[in-house]
Amino acid sequence: QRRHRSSVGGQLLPADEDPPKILITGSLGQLGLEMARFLRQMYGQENVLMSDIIKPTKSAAAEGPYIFADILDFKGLQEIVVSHRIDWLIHFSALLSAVGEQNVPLAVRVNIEGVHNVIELAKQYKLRLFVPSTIGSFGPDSPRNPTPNVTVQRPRTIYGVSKVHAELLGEYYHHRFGLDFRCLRFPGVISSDPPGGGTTDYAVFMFFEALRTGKFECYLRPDTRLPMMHISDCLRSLWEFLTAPPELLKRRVYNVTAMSFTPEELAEELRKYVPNLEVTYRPDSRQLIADSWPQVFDDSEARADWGWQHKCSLQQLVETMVKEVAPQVQ
Ligand code: AKB
Repeated sequence: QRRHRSSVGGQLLPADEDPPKILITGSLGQLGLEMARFLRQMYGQENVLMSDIIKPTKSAAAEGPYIFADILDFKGLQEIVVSHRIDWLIHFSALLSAVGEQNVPLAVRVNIEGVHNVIELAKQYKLRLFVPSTIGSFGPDSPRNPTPNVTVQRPRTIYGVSKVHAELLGEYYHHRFGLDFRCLRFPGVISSDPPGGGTTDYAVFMFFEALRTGKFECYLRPDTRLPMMHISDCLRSLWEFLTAPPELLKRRVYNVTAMSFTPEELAEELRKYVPNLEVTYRPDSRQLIADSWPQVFDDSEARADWGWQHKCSLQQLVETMVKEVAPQVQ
């Protein structure tokens, strides 16, 4: 059942080494199920434990082990790590940028208190810990084109503030206690599993609406340029970084990306499949968030240090999404 694949930056397991036991928190969000599938191919179905506080669909639960885990319950997390002999923790639980602004106290609890718990847990049990960060950890004072790995970070959303907090706390625990903390700043991630509550989500919704109705009303201006990547590149970057030999890592937090585009450019590419696509624009509060974020993300350090390379271009992304979304809306 175990299959080991070679990849740039990713490290193969020696044949005689036991596979890691991996816990994914917040695994019913946009990335969780796909990440679990990816890792289960590498390390075996039983070694990847999905968790969340919501009930999984029958089909998600049928794919492999799934348990209840509340990231705000430290003792509960300890129990899971001990009983399941967890080695690696992938911490996906978070409220994204737009929804975080709707409920700041909840975002503080989930995104900040939750991170306190998983960092302390990872330290106690010597887990390798991955926490995603985001282009949203930058703000209006950051250079936007391009945005380098190390620069001013003064985000204006609670999501961004909580992610800067996670980056700094993780780096601190790494230097102070030797915690194997790893963090990638992702751009907008495009997948046919719909995201929830982000600012870059328009790019996913455009596919569903265009293929269903031939029309789309966009909540960002047509010229709003944001960094993006297809989920296949996102998951591969995570795995390659998580398994990169520590001596390759000059830092613990890296920018990664694949491309940047505007709603207008995405619509133009999509018109190859939906020629009469009509897009109208009605910017809302998410425009303000997007206007404070990077337009072009500089991930040259990830490329130089551990060999990050994206594979999916805008053309390939649109082709793949059309293939995956079309059967869902018919
Ligand atoms: C969001 O839009 O909030 C997320 C992100 C870029 O982190 N997709």
